[in-house]
Amino acid sequence: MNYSKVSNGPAPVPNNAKDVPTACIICSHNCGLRVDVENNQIADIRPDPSNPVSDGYSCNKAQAISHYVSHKQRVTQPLKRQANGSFVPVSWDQAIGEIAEKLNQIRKTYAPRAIAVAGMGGQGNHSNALGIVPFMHLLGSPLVFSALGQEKTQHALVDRRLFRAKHDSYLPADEHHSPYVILMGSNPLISNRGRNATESYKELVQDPNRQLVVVDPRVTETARKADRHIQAAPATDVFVLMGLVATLVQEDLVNHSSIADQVSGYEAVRQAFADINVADMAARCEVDEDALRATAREFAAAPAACISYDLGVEQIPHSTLVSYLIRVLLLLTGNIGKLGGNVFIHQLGPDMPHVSRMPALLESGIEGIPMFAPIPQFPPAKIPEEILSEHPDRIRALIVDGANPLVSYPDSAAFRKAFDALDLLVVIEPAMSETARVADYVLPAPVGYEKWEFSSFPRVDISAQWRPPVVNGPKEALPEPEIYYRLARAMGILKAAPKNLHLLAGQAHKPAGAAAYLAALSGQAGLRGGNPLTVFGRVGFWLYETLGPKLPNPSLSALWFLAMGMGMTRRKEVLLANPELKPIKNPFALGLKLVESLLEHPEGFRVGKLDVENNFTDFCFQRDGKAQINQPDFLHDIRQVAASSPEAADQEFPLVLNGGMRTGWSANTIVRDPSWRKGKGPHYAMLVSVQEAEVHGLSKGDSVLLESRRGRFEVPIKIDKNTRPGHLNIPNIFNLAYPDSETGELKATGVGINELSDADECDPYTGCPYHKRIRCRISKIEVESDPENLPLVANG
Ligand SMILES: Nc1nc2c(c(=O)[nH]1)N[C@H]1C(S)=C(S)[C@@H](COP(=O)(O)OP(=O)(O)OC[C@H]3O[C@@H](n4cnc5c(=O)[nH]c(N)nc54)[C@H](O)[C@@H]3O)O[C@H]1N2
Ligand SMILES: Nc1nc2c(c(=O)[nH]1)N[C@H]1C(S)=C(S)[C@@H](COP(=O)(O)OP(=O)(O)OC[C@H]3O[C@@H](n4cnc5c(=O)[nH]c(N)nc54)[C@H](O)[C@@H]3O)O[C@H]1N2
Ligand code: SF4
Ligand SMILES: [Mo]
Repeated sequence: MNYSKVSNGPAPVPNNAKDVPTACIICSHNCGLRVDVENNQIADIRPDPSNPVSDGYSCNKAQAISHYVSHKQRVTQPLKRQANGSFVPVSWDQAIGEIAEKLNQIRKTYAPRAIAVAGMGGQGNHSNALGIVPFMHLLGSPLVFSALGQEKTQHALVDRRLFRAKHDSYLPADEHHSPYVILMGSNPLISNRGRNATESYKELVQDPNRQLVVVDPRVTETARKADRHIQAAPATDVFVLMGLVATLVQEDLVNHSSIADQVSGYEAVRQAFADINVADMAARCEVDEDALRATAREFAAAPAACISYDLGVEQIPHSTLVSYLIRVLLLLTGNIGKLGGNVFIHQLGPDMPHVSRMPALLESGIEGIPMFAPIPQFPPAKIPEEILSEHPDRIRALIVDGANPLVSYPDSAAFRKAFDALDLLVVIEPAMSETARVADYVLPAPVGYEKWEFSSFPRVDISAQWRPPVVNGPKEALPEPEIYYRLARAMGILKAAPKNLHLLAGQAHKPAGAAAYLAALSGQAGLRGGNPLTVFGRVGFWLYETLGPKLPNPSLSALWFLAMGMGMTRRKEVLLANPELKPIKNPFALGLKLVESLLEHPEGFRVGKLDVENNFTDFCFQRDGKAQINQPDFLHDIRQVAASSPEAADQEFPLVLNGGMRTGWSANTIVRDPSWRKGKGPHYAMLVSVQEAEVHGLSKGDSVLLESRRGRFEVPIKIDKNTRPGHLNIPNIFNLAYPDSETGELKATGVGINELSDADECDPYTGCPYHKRIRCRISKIEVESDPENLPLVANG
């Protein structure tokens, strides 16, 4: 059978080209790049000064992108697993037909929510969301498990509660304009978090009028440059923050006028913190009380102050309370929504409604949190128990797209067991990943340089880069939105678009035509029935089907919708960045102008700029316009945490592992070919403190057996004077199996960190895992082993 389709993949690009604009997809900074292409290969890579965000900035890892494109493990055809475990190539029609039939059977026998998606993440390729969101809405399943649910959804949860924030907003620090920066749990000089991090932090530390306070258990590259380093014990940040808030409250350093303007519920917070003993908090995090008090006083006195935060305070116990306390500290000092404080930002797109629907998981009851994408997002840590649940609606089919769960999600043993209990595992991948190797079907996707792509991380300057392909991918690889469109049609959850929409789409490049097209699209999608989410899903795919073929690529249809929406509903922000567009009064014309500019500027275009003066009022949607900081359950937990006795050391597993430190040679699981790493390895050696080395009799070049309650493996060590006693740091260089250059046999070159992490060790509000607090022990290995070929000894 032939299934309905819209496109057979991107139009071919020249095999040889010079100075083509694109972006780096290795981290969320997405630096603009220029590349030369020779014989369909990315041959030369340079930073692009014309990119409006990165402005000519890049780091060493940009050079790795060619290894992400060309390597020995590309998936080039749809593959189906045989009973004996091997794969055979099948046609797209066969794959789509069989998968659709199986999904329908599961949906009809059990429930739509028995079908889930894992992924929708990645650092720079977000076009799969343009297929996943309408597909899941039409299907009626809320279950999307994303990378955000293992690091950042607590912020969206807290902002929803405090500010009634919408799903597309985010509250980062404005380090660039700030005289006083507290940096918690991040090492931007290596991870490049923030904007042009190495340059902006250099400016910050060189300016005698600005101060940097770093909270980090390790003396990191960034901590070394700080005015003050609060070297708290790992995973004790909740006490650091409680000590800071208690100091503000008890010494009455709070900003009463901004509290009157912006905060409701202060009295409850004041009472909760009135009795918290700052000396106790300092003792709990093993820092000097004076350092905590001085930081609180300076923070309150600074003309503006901000808090920048990342994984170090996101993947530890109490990460939701940490997120709440950061906001309390900022609100009590009047530092939200102002230059040099923390400012709300959002992505390119229309002014969105507040998403109130929050479905929950069957077992844990954890709610999905909409963040950036208009769909609830769930924590990957909870996938195993949702598959292994006894409930009839448990997950039975999983589509993995843009993730490598067997490697990057917590508790690999739990995932192996859960995957065995699935009826269907479909992996959409450019590479034969660890997860793809155990799938029932592997569907080939182009890499981010072989298709139209975009990234959507929000910033103060709302910029976007719609990137055309720069090289040609495998002939059979299909962009993700096309795969989901075909599946939805084959399953019968989507009917063909009405004919008149095709006709109207032909006029959508003119303001009146766009207005008529959008009116007909939403009207007709509504007439076909279903709840508002089904209608939304139908709009998404009908846009793809009818407008898509009129654009350089159908994947751009949803982006067209976002840019139109931006022009139509966020005029103030568009004009702040582009005052020359003021004469365009027609909202449809303004939207179309943004579309045109984005297509004309593949190096990136600044679509809007936030009105920082009115940032707080623009982003706080509480009825009284004030942040509601009286959150009884958070305050209850805080009282309990304060009153609890210090955690007794775990006698069996006394050390704390930071299971995933960013290094100059780590890139999540994006680059599989280890040869991109230069210099003397092993690059994945674990850092142990001088004291630990002494206790265990370790010296340079030794390896240890590293064990947690979940698993164990051998790992080479480096003795590191910057690591705290009792703490271990392991790079996020995962053990990706790649063919050996001589024998061709698969060989793993990193460390299986998630053999050690525990799916049950996660935040009770969000399910975010404790990757920075994995309890471990080490023992010296007496027999010398080959550090490039370490056996993995996994439990479970
Ligand atoms: N080079 C490189 N850059 C990357 C990536 C990469 O793979 N390689 N990945 C990208 C991704 S996906 C992300 S999410 C970001 C992450 O970026 P970061 O969060 O900046 O990076 P990490 O090294 O994971 O952790 C940050 C810091 O947390 C500290 N830390 C550990 N435990 C604790 C603790 O209990 N409390 C506190 N306060 N600090 C603690 C560590 O010592 C480390 O300095 O990096 C992005 N950038
Ligand atoms: N122990 C531990 N675990 C961690 C972390 C840690 O520090 N410690 N870090 C966590 C963090 S912060 C993150 S963000 C995650 C990242 O981990 P994941 O969410 O798994 O994401 P990635 O590593 O970016 O990529 C996953 C897969 O996407 C595929 N891919 C690349 N491009 C495309 C594309 O265009 N389309 C499709 N369909 N697939 C593509 C790649 O081949 C790869 O197999 O790991 C998390 N896991
Ligand atoms: S890895 Fe480096 S070059 Fe690539 S986006 Fe991040 S900072 Fe930019
Ligand atoms: Mo991440």
